Formats: sequence, C-alpha cells, structure tokens
Amino acid sequence: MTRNSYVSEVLDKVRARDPHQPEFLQAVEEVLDSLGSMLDKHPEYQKHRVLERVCEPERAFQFRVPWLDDKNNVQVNRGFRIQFNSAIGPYKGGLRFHPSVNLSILKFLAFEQIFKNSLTGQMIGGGKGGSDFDPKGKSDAEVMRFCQSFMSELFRHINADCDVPAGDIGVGGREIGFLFGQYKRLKNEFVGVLTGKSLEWGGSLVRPEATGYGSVYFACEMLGAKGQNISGKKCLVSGSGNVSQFTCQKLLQLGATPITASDSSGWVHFKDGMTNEMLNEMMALKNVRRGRISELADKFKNVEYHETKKGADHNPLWAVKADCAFPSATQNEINGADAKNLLAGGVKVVSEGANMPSTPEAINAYLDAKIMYGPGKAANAGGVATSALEMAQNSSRIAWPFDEVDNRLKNIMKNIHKNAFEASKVYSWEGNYVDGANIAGFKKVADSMIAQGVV
Ligand code: NDP
Ligand code: 2IT
Repeated sequence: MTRNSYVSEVLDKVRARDPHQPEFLQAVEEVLDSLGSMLDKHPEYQKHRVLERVCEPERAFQFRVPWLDDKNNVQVNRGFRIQFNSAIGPYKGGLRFHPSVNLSILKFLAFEQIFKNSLTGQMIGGGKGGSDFDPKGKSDAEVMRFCQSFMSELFRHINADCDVPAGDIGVGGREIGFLFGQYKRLKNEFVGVLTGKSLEWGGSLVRPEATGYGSVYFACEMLGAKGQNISGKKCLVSGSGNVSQFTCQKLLQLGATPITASDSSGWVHFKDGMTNEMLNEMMALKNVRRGRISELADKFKNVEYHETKKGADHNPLWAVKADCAFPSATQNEINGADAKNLLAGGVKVVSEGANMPSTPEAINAYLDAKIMYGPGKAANAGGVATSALEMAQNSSRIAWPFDEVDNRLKNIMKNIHKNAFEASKVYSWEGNYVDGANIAGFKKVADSMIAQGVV
C-alpha cells in the first residue's frame, strides 16, 4: 500500500524531531498509517495541519524526585507528566512507575491515550506520566516517601478540571492513596484529582476490574459480530497484575479458561486450566505478598513454571495452543515470531489489555490472517472509561452501585466496538479494528481541534 503523501511528510518531521524515541515513533506510525484513505476524503485536516499539531504534546514536564530510603540514603528519580491533548476534555491517563520509564515510553502512552479516550465517548483528553522509580523490593514507607516527593512537584500541574492521573504499571491502590493524601495536604482540597481511589474516599466500584473486564467484553463483541461466543474458549493471558487478574476473573465467570499468566521473571502454564482458587492465590501473591509468579507452580499440581530467557527471539507462552489471547503485561511483548506461533496454535481472537503489546510485525501477521484483533486503544479503554465514570460520580458527589457502573462499562465497550467496526467498513476493510479504532478516535479530536482554532 502506498503511503498518503501528507502522512509521509508528517512522519518525516516527527522522526527528524525525535529520532531517539522508538516507542513514540512506533505509536505515531501505527496511527498515521491508518488515516490515509480518510485524509484523502477530508482535505480539511491537512489544510489545518492537524497531524503536525496532534503529534506534538501541548506540554511536558520533567522533574527531580528526591527521597530518603529506609537507611536514610538520598535517592533521586526522574518524574514526568505529558499533557498531550486537551481538545475534548481535561488530560486523563495513568502514572507508570517502572525502571524502564523514559520520555519515549510516556509519549507513546500519552499519544495512544488521546485516541483511546476519544473512543470512550467521554469528555477526556490525553495524558500520561510516571517515573523510573522501581517499587519492587521497596518497603511501604519507602513507597510512601517516594509518592509524597513525586506529588510535591506534580501537584502544581494537575487539578480535577485540568489533568486527572490514575494508575498504570507499578501504580495501584497503595500508590494512589499516598499520592492523593499528599495532594490533599498541599492543596487543602478534597477533589477528584486522581482516579482509582479507594471506595471509602471517592473511588468507584468496578474501577479496579474495569480494564480486564472491558478487554473481555471487547473480545465478546468481536466474537458476537461473527455469531460466536467466548464460553468454552481456551485463553492465553500474560501479566499477573491488575489487568491480567480481572481479565482472568471475567473469563472464568463467562465459562472460558485462562491457561497462562506471567510476570517479568517467567510464565506459568495452567495445564488443566486456571481455577478460581488459583486466581485468588495469584491475587494474594501479587497484591499482598508482592511475590513471584513461580510460587503458583510450587503450590498447585499441574501448574508448570518457565523462566523467561532474556534476549530470546520468541516467548514460548504465545506458542501454547489456544483460541484467544489477552496480552496484559507491557509494550512489544508479542513480536513477529510470537504472532506466527499464536496463529499456528489456533488463536483467532487477540484482545489487548496492555498498551501496544504487539510489534508492527505482529499486527501485520494478525491483519494478514484476518483474525479478530482488538488493538489496545479499543480493547483496554474500559479502564479509563470507568475512570471518567469515577470523575462523574465525584463531581456529583454520588456513588453508583456495582451493576450500574458495570452496565455503563459494557455499553461503552459495545459502542467502541460498533464505532470502530463502522469506521473500518467505510475507510478500510470490514473488521480491521486497527484502522477503525484509529479513524474513529482521531476524527472527533481533529474536528474539535479545528473548531477551537490554532491553539
Ligand atoms: P501492574 O503493574 O498491575 O502489572 C503489570 C504486569 O506486567 C506484572 O505482572 C508485571 O510483572 C508485568 N510486566 C511489567 N513490565 C514488564 C516487562 N517489561 N516485561 C515483562 N513483564 C512485565 O500493571 P497493569 O496490570 O495495570 O498494566 C498492564 C498493562 O495494561 C500495561 O501495558 C498498562 O499500560 C496497560 N493498561 C492498564 C490499565 C489500568 O487501568 N491499570 C488501563 C489500560 C491499559 P512483575 O510482577 O514482575 O512486575
Ligand atoms: O492506559 C490506560 O488507559 C490507563 N492506565 C488508565 C488511565 C486512567 O486514567 O484510568
């Protein structure tokens, strides 16, 4: 396929400007390459130079985060917040605490977030932030001191109507609590400036479950469009954190069977399928004891542990025979070789709980095989969508019951599927959810940017 000339021109500019940001360039290329046929029909986007503008963050902060460890040594980390696009609402997106965090990774995540948030149909713009701080092996007191120092700078740049962070890798309920406490102390305001809060102090029911549940609901929508359902399906799941846990929970509720899980050390194969007891153990292991996934194989029969070989050219988790795959750990965890193994093993559905877990080669393999492939910005949008529901409840000072939030989440995932599917029919081929999601997400943001002038 020949690339649209406006897209080529902008990609060249973005590459020249940030040649050392591979993840950001990967995300930009994927989105822009979907837009060609739509841009041909809508010259106004080129006239108003929307692509150049949408690829440049409105604002990006980088700051020093000094803190004292338990031995009273001074530690210094780097903090970031990217306020990428506010055309359709206040900046919204998570905070990631992981040693790999850098400007490229956060810009890719914030860029994806713009179109994901647009797809949810809610009033939220795109942002992301975080730090190269590694919570692994730190005491609760160290995590608290780090979070307090991080918020002592971040609080200047965020508020409930301007920028509302939440969790991501390494940032869960514990971290959101420490961050919220410090914000409240500094500003003397009890407001919905963060989402993913505990229920007792302004959180929403279903927010912890929302990303994983949403990713399964999206898979159900893709299957439903072909008259199929998820019951009885064997599912590969990666990760063992928030998204993975609630993906597994929803799969079990719907009669499907998770057969793998992983962490950064290795992966487990549930040879007879994961049971609720095994899931409860994985939750206790990861959320309370903060241990390694290998412990599941020590505890249960018919659970096999495999260490991940650093630098290996493929990950054997993706070669296990299955019907569906729910990558729920991190970016680029499925490469071209893994995607070939997935397809050879019978996988017909890929629903991405993680952000950008598939490399461009893997995505091409799915599209060539025409399997049901839900890209992250569509399939994992349930998390941020439920964050927006938390914001709505905070603004009205009302808390909705579980079923009300869950039904809203289901409807949002249904609408995301419908809008991506319809856009794929108009501008690409029916069922190409990559093009469909990118186009449907982009148009609303682009039209809003044009309406608001050159700002
Ligand atoms: P958690 O920190 O709860 O869990 C992350 C999981 O992925 C852990 O099992 C972790 O292993 C593993 N992992 C992290 N980094 C790597 C790596 N470099 N290599 C191998 N394994 C890794 O994070 P979440 O579950 O919240 O996030 C998972 C993915 O979902 C991310 O891509 C995130 O951006 C995305 N996402 C999250 C949303 C949310 O609401 N939380 C919303 C939308 C997307 P270990 O235990 O060893 O650290
Ligand atoms: O990637 C994501 O969408 C998230 N980490 C959730 C963001 C949010 O604001 O809930």
